[in-house]
Amino acid sequence: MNAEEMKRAAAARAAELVRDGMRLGLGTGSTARHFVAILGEKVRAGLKVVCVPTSEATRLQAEAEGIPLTTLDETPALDLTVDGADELDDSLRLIKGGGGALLREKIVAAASRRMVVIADGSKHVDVLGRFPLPIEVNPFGLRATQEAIAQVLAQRWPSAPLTLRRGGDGNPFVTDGGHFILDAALQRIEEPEALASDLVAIPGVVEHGLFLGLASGAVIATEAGLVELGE
Ligand code: ABF
Repeated sequence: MNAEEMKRAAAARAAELVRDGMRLGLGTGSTARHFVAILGEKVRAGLKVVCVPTSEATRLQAEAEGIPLTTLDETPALDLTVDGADELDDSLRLIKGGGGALLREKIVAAASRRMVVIADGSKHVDVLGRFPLPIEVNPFGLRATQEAIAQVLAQRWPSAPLTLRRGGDGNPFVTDGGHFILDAALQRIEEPEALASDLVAIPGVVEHGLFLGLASGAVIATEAGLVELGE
């Protein structure tokens, strides 16, 4: 199987968890895209669900698939969210935000009774951190916020690069919420919980890509078959 086939296999397994009448969170990214496409087929075959998308990109795809959408204002509690990840460890701790949708992804995951991660085997790691950690910040006071983050990081990572994410046009990448993203290349995050609480204490930090205690299960597609973690 190539990477795309593995992503689709993980998405198809997660789609088996969907039941009639469920309220779903729809993730973002190339793996979640497969899930939305499979869900679209099921909806057209008669499945009844309502869904909250985690990004404008997913909203557009879901609309094109004919999937009924709602919002967290109308439907504040969801049954299941299925989303991709940039990294996950054996304890279902995640790094997300490579696609820039981490804020809505985290709000939707937190509103869900169950969150299942779908990924190919390359995302499954022993220790989080090889993937640069996305940190979403308010554009106001960017430089001051960046320096405050750098000081926090320097306590454990004396020379970790912290880079403002840019789009293809060279301008800062802007999230769906109108924020910027700083990517922190940390290589190994031995204590993600401690780092997460340090980051949220910094004014100007809107959210970070460590998803801790949010995922309840994962479907990981490998060459040897599907590996399932959690419930
Ligand atoms: C989103 O998409 C993320 O938070 C993560 O950054 C990314 C994973 O994308 P892909 O499935 O394309 O690798 O869910």
